[in-house]
Amino acid sequence: MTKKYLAITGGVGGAKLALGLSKLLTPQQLDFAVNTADDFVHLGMNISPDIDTLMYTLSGESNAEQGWGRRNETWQFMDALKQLGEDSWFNLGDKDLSIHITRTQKLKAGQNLTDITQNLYRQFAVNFPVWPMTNDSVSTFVETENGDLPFQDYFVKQQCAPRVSGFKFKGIKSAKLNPGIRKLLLDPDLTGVVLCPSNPYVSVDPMLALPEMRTLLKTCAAPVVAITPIISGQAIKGPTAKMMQELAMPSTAHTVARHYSDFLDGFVLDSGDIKLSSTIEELNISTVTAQTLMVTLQDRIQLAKATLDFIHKLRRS
Ligand code: FO1
Repeated sequence: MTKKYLAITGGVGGAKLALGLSKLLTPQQLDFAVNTADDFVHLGMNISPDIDTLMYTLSGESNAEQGWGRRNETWQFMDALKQLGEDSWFNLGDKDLSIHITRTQKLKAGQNLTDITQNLYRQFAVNFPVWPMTNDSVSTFVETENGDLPFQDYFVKQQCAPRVSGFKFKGIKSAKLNPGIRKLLLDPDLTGVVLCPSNPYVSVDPMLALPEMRTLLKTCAAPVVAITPIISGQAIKGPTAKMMQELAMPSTAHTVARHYSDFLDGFVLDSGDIKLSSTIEELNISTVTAQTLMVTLQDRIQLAKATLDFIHKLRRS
C-alpha cells in the first residue's frame, strides 16, 4: 500500500523541511496543509505569503537568502511606488506580483483559494496536493504593548519589535477546515503527520484553532510528529524565541513540545538539546535527536529522512 503523509507547514522554516520531504516522497505519498492566517489584502491584492513561500521553495523558484519571494526578482514596481510616496513597507517583486494579481482576480471571479492554489502550483510544476488550511478568511492579530496589530504590520512593518502578549485569529470560529485536510486526517491508512518547524504561535496555532483540527490530530490513525523550530534556545529565523520570552515561557524545544502535548506522539529535537529529551518524554511524547539546522539541501533531506524513520519507529511501537 502506498504510504501517505500530511505535512503541516507555515512560512520559511517549515518550507525548508517541506522541500526535504518532497525529495524523498512522491506527490501520491505527500500532501501539504498550509497556514493562511498571514494572508492579507494589500494595495488591493490578496497576498498569501505562506502558500507562495512553499510554492517557490518546492519549485526551486525561491529567493534562497530571504526565504520568501522569488529568485532573480526585479523591483521596478516597488521603486515606482516609492517615487509616488505610497505604502512601500511590504516588498512585492515584479514577478511575484503576477501571482497576487492572478489570485485576486480569480477570488473575485468566485473561485476558492484551494482551486486557485492548486492551479498555480501546477503552473510551477509542483504536483504535490497543497491544501490551504481553509477557504475562508482568517487573519492573525498580534496582541502587543502597542495594541492589536495585523500580522504583517507586526512582522514586516514593525520588524517584530513590539512586546507580544497574545494572539487572535479573526474569523476562526466560522472558518471551515479544508475538506482535503479533514479527509486525510480521517484516512485509516494515513502513515504519518509532520508538523514542520514553523512558529507555533503564528504559523501552526491558526491551523490548530480551526474547528475539528485538534480533535482530528488527536484521533487520527497515524503518529503525529513535530520538528523543533528552536535550537539551543534560539529560533533560526523569525520571532519564535522572542515571543516565548515575552509570553514568560522558557525559549526551549521543551516549550514547543509542551505546546503540542495534547496530540503529539513524537518530537524531533536538535542533537545539541539532547538534555531536554527526558523532560519531553515525561509529557508522554517520544523523542529523537537529529541535526535540525537546515543550511544545505542535504540538511533538509537528512532531517526529512530522520523524521520519516522516526514515524516508522513510532508506528511499530
Ligand atoms: N517578509 C519581510 O520580512 N519583508 C517583506 O517585505 C516581505 C514581503 C513579502 C512579499 C510576499 C510574500 O509572499 C512574502 C513576503 N514576506 C516579507 C514574508 C512574509 O511576511 C512572511 O514569510 C510570512 O508571512 C511569515 O510566515
